[in-house]
Amino acid sequence: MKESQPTNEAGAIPGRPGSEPPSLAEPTEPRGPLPPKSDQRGPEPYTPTGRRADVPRTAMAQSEPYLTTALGTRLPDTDHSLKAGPRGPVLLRDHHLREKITHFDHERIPERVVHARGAAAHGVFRSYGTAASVTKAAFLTKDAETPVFVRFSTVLGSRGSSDTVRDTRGFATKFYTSEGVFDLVGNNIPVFFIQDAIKFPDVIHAGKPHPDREIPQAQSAHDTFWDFVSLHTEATHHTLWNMSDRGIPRSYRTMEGFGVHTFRLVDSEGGTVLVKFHWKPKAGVHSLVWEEAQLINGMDPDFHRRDLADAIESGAYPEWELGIQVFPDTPEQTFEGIDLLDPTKIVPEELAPVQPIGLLTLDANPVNFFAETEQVAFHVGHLVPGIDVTDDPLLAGRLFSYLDTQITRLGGPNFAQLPINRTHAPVNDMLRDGMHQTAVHVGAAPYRPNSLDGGCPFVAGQREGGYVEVPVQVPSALRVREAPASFDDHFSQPRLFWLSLSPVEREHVIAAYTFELGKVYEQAIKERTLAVLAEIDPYLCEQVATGLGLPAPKAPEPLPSVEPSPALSQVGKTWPTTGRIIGIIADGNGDLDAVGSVRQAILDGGMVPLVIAPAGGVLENGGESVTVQRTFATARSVEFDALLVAGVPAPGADAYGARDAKAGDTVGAVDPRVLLMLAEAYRHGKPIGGWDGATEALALAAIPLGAPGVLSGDRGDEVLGGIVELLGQHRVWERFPAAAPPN
Ligand code: HDE
Repeated sequence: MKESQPTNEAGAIPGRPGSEPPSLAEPTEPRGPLPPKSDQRGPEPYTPTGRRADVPRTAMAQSEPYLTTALGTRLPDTDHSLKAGPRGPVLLRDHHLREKITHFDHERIPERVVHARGAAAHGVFRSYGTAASVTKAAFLTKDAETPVFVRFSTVLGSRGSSDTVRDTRGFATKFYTSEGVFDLVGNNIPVFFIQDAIKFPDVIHAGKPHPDREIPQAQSAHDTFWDFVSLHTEATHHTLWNMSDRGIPRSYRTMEGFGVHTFRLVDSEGGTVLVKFHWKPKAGVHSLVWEEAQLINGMDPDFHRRDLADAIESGAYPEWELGIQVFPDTPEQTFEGIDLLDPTKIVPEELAPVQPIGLLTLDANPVNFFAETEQVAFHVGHLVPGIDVTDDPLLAGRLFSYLDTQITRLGGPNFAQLPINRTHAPVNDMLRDGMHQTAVHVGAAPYRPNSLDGGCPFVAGQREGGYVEVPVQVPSALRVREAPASFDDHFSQPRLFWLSLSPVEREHVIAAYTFELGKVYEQAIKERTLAVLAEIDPYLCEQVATGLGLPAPKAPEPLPSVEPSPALSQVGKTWPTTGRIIGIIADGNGDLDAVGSVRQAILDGGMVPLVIAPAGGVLENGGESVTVQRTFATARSVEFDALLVAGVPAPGADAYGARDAKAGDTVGAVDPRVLLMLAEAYRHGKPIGGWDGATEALALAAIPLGAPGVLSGDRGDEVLGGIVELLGQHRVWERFPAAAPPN
């Protein structure tokens, strides 16, 4: 059968919707469902009680060629209701119509109250064994390999909201260990807005859209958010991180992750240490610039979701090292004067280095978003022997909340039996019945003690691998609704973070506060926030005040004296470029041989080349041909990490405003959409290269030839080499001259 369109070279360009290219005409020959795409896999087949099922993964999917009812009865027609004659009334007896519509009516479940918008992937965690001296957790012994499922998310937005909003990102990992499931439910920011779980509804209600108009969606740039955080100053540290580049990550692949709370690890002798968990991305920490983030929200609201799936599909598997900061488990639970139970505080890496303990690799996309990404249920109380919680009051509330929320969201207490949530360790509980029970329990005595079931199940002590809580001395105290005095310091660590940023990162922080507060309606809230900023740094406060057209309040004296932590800055390092996206702008008039070889060199370097041309299809010239992935009409600079221009791309047939507003009304030698792309990429600090006369296009885009990160040459492959080197630094930082004075 004829192909419906030219296909990309097998596997080279990610994003193909199915595992086979479709035929032009509707298929008529019965055949079974197609297998998942090669980059996809579903949950491993386990029974609801944690036993490996001896069936292929596809046994959990639909099978056989013919359409059936939910109960497997074959059906001859699903396009017409059963009627009394072709124009007659629909008959109530139509069981297929009723089943189809009724099921459809109930397809939705409540979205998560926070972190509703997310994307996930399967992978594996390989332990280095370096944590074995401090924990008995089996999955942290040397060379242990544990399947994982990781879900990334934004916090505030609804399920259909945009990916690149300014927000905290969730980073939740489910380890299917041999001793049960361990969930590390963290964020991409190491601190939190609040110190006590009882404030969680408050901060979330403030961040969510206003209750009357239900706007704005998925963002903090509004009155209720700033009203709350300016009054509740323990939020200052987290808010500052949100206003930094960390609030607009380039990709899930380029985010750090943090467990936030301090956890307690337990070794086989009962010895304990306190730890903080860190995920370090192999691709480096990298963010968008704000204008880029805003454009992407319109151009491609699924930017992060697509990026994760495409990277995995193209074989650029995202990787993170898991690391721990280790602290002695002292009765005070402090380290170098930092209260380890206060989730608004970090411990700078310079004081306690992050020690790598294993490598996470995400190597497969889910086959079904709902079954996996939507139904996965994380819970900070899913712990395994060797990992315990501390008395962080924020963590205490989470231990309650994550179990509770699933009961509404997933419709009952048996959510652990959903395939994606099934443990890979044998289950022998005495939990029974409930909605959607899928286990078929045996025995007469689901209680203890019993003799009717021979006494089973027996409790497991330390020797049998039981989860034995470590005895910890609880300080004797009065029962009070109070926080410890150490929780009162709300400003020294925000100052530490501010001083640790490079000048350009500080400029971004100033711009972010100015933008967000500029969207606030009430002047009192702006003034109150400026008073908070004065506590962090006078320059920050003055600059934001200038942008708002308000006087800057005086900074308190003295400001806390803190030691900056260079590890907190994202600038100044180099990183691998695997999975980065390079746009090649070309038309059929140039040297397609050069385009083809640059394209191949990009693929060989583990990156993704996307050819951008005046129209879709295939470019052809002098016997050479190159498949087009984007057109001047569909492409926008924000999709690419770097742009290459091959020659002088002449205006496309649709380069006029009525057809494509981006084209505007002046058309010269170069397509105006190309000039827009180049100008934006330049503004956003992206490497730009050109050959074959491309300097003409760069000049028309007002890009100075000698500018940092702008390369031109006679040969495409030479230019590409320089571009890839620049990509390693993530951005051409020199393009952002910073006015912020040094410390
Ligand atoms: Fe969550 N959080 N949270 N949270 N959280 C949820 O659980 C909650 C907190 C985090 O991809 C909910 O299953 C309370 C800190 C992530 O499915 C809910 C408090 C951190 C995810 C909930 C916090 C997080 C959630 C909503 C204050 C970083 C998404 C749906 C005590 C360390 C997990 C759900 C996923 C999700 C409650 C604070 C991270 C309602 C009460 C701190 C990554 O249970």
